[in-house]
This record gives sequence, C-alpha cells and structure tokens, in this order.
Amino acid sequence: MVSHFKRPTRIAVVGTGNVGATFAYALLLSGLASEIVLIDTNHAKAEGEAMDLNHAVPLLPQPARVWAGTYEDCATALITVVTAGAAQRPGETRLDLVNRNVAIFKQIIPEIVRHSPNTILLIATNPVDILTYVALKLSGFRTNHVIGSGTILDTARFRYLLSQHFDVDPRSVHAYIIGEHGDSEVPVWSLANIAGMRLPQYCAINHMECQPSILEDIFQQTRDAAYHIIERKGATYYAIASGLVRICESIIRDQGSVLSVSSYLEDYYGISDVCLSLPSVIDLDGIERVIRLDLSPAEIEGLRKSASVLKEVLNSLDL
Ligand code: 6V0
Repeated sequence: MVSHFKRPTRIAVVGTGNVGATFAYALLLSGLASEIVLIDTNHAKAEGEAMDLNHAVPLLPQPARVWAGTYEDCATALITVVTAGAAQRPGETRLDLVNRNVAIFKQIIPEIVRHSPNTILLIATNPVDILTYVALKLSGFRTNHVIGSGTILDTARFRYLLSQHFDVDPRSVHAYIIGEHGDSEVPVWSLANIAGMRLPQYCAINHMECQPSILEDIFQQTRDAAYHIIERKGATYYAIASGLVRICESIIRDQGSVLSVSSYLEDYYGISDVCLSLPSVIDLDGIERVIRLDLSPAEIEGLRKSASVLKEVLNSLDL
C-alpha cells in the first residue's frame, strides 16, 4: 500500500506496443514505480496490457497500480516514457521512420506538456536522437528533462559481445557506444577497458586475441544487431525495455549513474544544437551533466560525422 507520507512514484508510458508493454512489465518487476499508467491510441490494447500486468501484481514482491489512462493521468508523473510510433520494417533504417513519427510526436508531446509540465520525458521512439530533439523543441522543457534512450542499448550490446569474446561478466566490461543510435554510431575503443586495462594491454598481458579485425567484427555486430533481430523476430524489445528501466532507476533513486543516453549538446568538441548519446550522469533531475571524454582524433571525427548525419535530418524537418 502507498504510504500517506510519501508521494506515489508515477510513471506514464505512451505507446503500449512491443516496447511500451515490455517496458511496463520490466518496470513492474523492478518495484521502482507505485503507479504505472498506460496510454495508447489503441485504448483497448492499453487496457488489455493493464489487465494482464495487474494480474501479475499478487505474485510480485512490490505492489503497484497499473491502469490504461489518458493524458490527464500524466499529471504528477515523475517520468513519461514515449514509445509510441511506427517501428522499423525489415530492411528499413531508423532514419526512414522520421516523418511518420514526427507527425505522431506533434500530437503526443503538447498533450503531455499540458498535463504534466514538470515530468521528465524519456524518449524511445526511433529515430530516437531526432525525436528527442523534436520532443525538446515541442515541449519547451529544460534540456535536462528530455532524455533519449540513445545508445544505452548499443552500449549494452557492445558490452555483451565484448564479454563473450573476453569471457567475463558483461558488467565488468567498461566500453561505450556514442553518437547516433543508428548506422553512424561510434565505438570508443580508446577508452574501453577491463579491470582498468585498455584492451590492447589487457590482451597482451592475458594472452587473448584482439586484433583489429576481431574488434571491428564485434562493433559491426553491435551496430547491426537490430537488423538481425528484426529479420528473425520482427521487432526488438527486451533489451531496450531493460535500458529504459535502468534510466528510470537512476532517476527515481537519484543514483547519478553514468549511462550513454541522448541529450541536447552545446559545444561538445564543437558540436551544438543536436541530440546524440554520450556518457551522462543521470539523477532525480534528469541529465545532471554530459561527461567530457578524452577521445582519439578518429573518434572525434566519427562523433562529428554522426552529428552531421543527424543535423541533415533535423534541417529537413518542419518543426
Ligand atoms: P509497436 O509494437 O508498433 O507499438 C507502437 C505503439 O504505438 C502501438 O501500440 C500504437 O497503437 C501506438 N501509437 C501509435 N501512434 C500513437 C499515438 N499518436 N499516441 C499513442 N500511441 C500511439 O512498435 P514497437 O513497440 O515495436 O516500437 C515502438 C518504437 O520504439 C518504434 O519507433 C521503434 O523503432 C522504437 N524502438 C526503439 C528502440 C531504441 O533503442 N530506442 C529499440 C527498439 C524499438
């Protein structure tokens, strides 16, 4: 039962398709939220998901109230997670989705702002960097209150694949993917490490293989993972749902965790007025700061290229 002395932790989820419903389930299991409201133009779908999720509650360690609602229910939501929109079809890039999903955001974002001006917007809809920027402009929110899931997913995929190669727990691999959540993303090899040792040194001392072709293959598998999954099962949702829960956890518990998420940049290696991912400190107020990285010249060039790919798309939009 919710304590009378504590405000409920309400999380709103807009879009209850594969990603939204899976996120709601993962959030319910996490025990982080006491109220989860589901909003979808297909209200019956949101209702069905709420019913199914509520039936899990008696079996869970931490209760929560789940319901299918309207934008009025976003009021008092600490975080509003937006997963609404069209998804990639086989062979389609994330950037191909842009016009369809910008039109959807023009309906959704003003409704959220009207009812919940202090919420933190957490965007997952693709192309996520573009839609994070669009959400920022349409909402007029402070930049720290608009977060895109960005490369939290790519970083997780990268760490998983590296952990398979190096035969360690993925949580013991420290490596980031930055830039666009998409084809121009950049692996930060120069800072990747295990037990504080950069990979070339780690490999030399521990007699492991890490020649460039192996590392390049790991990066390609990371970058192209969504295409391979979509070819096989039509959509991706478990890992992104876990990434969204991890971001919510850092906000709700004011953890200050460093996560690679998308946010608005101002003069980052000369990059401004675009949203893309960099390791950022996340606390109760959203993006506390974007960490300045000591990147190699090739990584800086890759990041600038990624920013210019995104800017080209932003310049074609009618906002
Ligand atoms: P889905 O299963 O088609 O669900 C989309 C949901 O959005 C449906 O239930 C729709 O009814 C709903 N919807 C559409 N328009 C509106 C609207 N105006 N208001 C409210 N609800 C609406 O798609 P899925 O869940 O698979 O993907 C959702 C989005 O997440 C897509 O853009 C994906 O590309 C994106 N993903 C983002 C990832 C990331 O890493 N950021 C990862 C995977 C998918």
